[in-house]
Amino acid sequence: MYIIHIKLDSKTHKSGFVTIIGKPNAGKSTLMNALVGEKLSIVTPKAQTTRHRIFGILNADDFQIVFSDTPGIITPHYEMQKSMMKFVSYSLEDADAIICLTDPMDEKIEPEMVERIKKSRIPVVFVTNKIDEATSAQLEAIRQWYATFDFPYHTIEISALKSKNTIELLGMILQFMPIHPPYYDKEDLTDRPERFFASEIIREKILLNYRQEIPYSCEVIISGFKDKPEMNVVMAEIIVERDSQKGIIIGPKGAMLKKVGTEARIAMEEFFGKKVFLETHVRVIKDWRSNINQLKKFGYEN
Ligand SMILES: Nc1nc2c(ncn2[C@@H]2O[C@H](COP(=O)(O)OP(=O)(O)OP(=O)(O)O)[C@@H](O)[C@H]2O)c(=O)[nH]1
Ligand SMILES: [Mg+2]
Repeated sequence: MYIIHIKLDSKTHKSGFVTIIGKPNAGKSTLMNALVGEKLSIVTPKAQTTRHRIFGILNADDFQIVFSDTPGIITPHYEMQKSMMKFVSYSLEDADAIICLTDPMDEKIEPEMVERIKKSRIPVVFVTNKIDEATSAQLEAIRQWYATFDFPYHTIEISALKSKNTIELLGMILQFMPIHPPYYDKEDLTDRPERFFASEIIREKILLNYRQEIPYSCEVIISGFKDKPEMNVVMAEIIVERDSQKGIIIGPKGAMLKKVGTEARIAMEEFFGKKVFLETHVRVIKDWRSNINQLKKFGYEN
């Protein structure tokens, strides 16, 4: 469990929404997991791992912060990516504070996004991540970039992976939280049901086991989820866009699908804290990523 050492001056309860935005792979999901103290969002070395807005709720006696993990900011090329970017936009509309995360070894957000943050007038912390790996020259280049901004902002340099300076970041964020009763039950960790995490865990294993376009062509649908006292029984469908992709997912004599299934089951058992029976099938839905009706069914349209 996470131990919070920050004490608020007043006894009054604070609560607010904090969106975490940035380019793909900046470490947004790693940071949200570190702040909340649970592995809610899946993390992989591949860009565009996160496809949805996912709430991670940090509860303490006198505050509740609702973090939004969001998809990395990209120029969308197909309907699914357009939906992903809408999730980023919505998260900015209701935020009490913004964390804009940058990997100093990778791309910066576009000037239009900086302008959008400026115009929003929402308190913003520009966070430089991965200080455990970045060189001092790379860190300095990011500092100089921040120095060009002509609006009020805060900055901090952290390592989300090593939890370095994350408590300090939390302290900064707390200053911006309005006095407000909690939005969610104090026991809640997220807004998402268990089956969402089951599908995300399978997607994480797909991202880690297949190359190139394959993981991006997959969606995971949980067609059955039974929470029994002794185990969770999970039925999952892996949706691909083409027959050839179905063959790749299954692999020779079903070996690849078996490997993904086993890895996902073990991760689910850890997440749910009980035994899991997992059954997976692969189904083709032609070009689902470009089909708005299909995307709605998969939860990509609000
Ligand atoms: N060295 C180092 N690696 C990190 C740090 N934070 C995250 N990473 C790594 O960066 C990669 C991407 O992390 P994610 O948390 O998935 O990044 P993201 O911004 O959520 O990526 P998308 O969901 O694709 O937009 C993973 O391999 C992480 O382990 C850090 O502080 N230091
Ligand atoms: Mg992510």
